[in-house]
Amino acid sequence: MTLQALLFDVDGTLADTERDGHRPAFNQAFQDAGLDWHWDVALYGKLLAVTGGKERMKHYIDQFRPDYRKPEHFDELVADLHKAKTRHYSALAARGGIPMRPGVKRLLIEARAAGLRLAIATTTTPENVTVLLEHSLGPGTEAWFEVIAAGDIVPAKKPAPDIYHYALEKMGLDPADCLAFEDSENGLRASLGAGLKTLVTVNDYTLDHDFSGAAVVLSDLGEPGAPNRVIAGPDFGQPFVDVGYLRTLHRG
Ligand code: XBP
Ligand code: MG
Repeated sequence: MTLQALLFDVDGTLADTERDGHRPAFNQAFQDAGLDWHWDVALYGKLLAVTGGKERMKHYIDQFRPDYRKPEHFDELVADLHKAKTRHYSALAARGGIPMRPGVKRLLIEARAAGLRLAIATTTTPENVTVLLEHSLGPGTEAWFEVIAAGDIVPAKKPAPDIYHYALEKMGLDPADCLAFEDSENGLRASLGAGLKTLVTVNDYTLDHDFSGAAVVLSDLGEPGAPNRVIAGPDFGQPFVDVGYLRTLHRG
């Protein structure tokens, strides 16, 4: 059991993408299509219970819009809206409008230098990941990740463990030799379901989630000049997460 690889969620973990990224992109797509659907910040928090943009739109209609009469080809409408939403999200990310969370870039650079293998396991659409990495992490950084497991590549999205199983299988790794990084309860259920020790960094939408089973819950990864906070789990007295911290956490 030696730490060999780090597997990262994207939305909420690498960057705060939901409130000011995905949410306005959905709203823009609804407006373009002449629909009276609008997701404010609070409603979007409730809708995040369902992962996947297409799944989230269907959940909204089923749970919050009993007045809406679904057209015959509702699945096609949802697929078209989702394509438009992806275009809006990509345009926003391409403007560099979605910064990485504290400590993310520093830790990734250090992990690469230490020879740790990197992967991504996310429910979001692959284009969203590519554009976010290119414009917020830096040009060419997509190549830092050996596997980018994303979106509909597996039929069952998080909280199902399938996307993590997929990434582990592609890399030929035993989950015992890896650490996962997540920000939400659905994400944590997925990583734990795949047998991965998981470090959680919370955000405004996930602060009150149930993170039982996490190896540690932190405010963020922290930076040398901007210490993080331990919310639950062991406190190694270290103000930010580095590779030494990860090795200790993984052994524990
Ligand atoms: C991410 C999601 C995604 C994004 C939207 O969850 O729930 O649905 O909100 O992505 P996680 P798409 O961080 O657990 O992977 O619209 O591209 O599906
Ligand atoms: Mg997430």
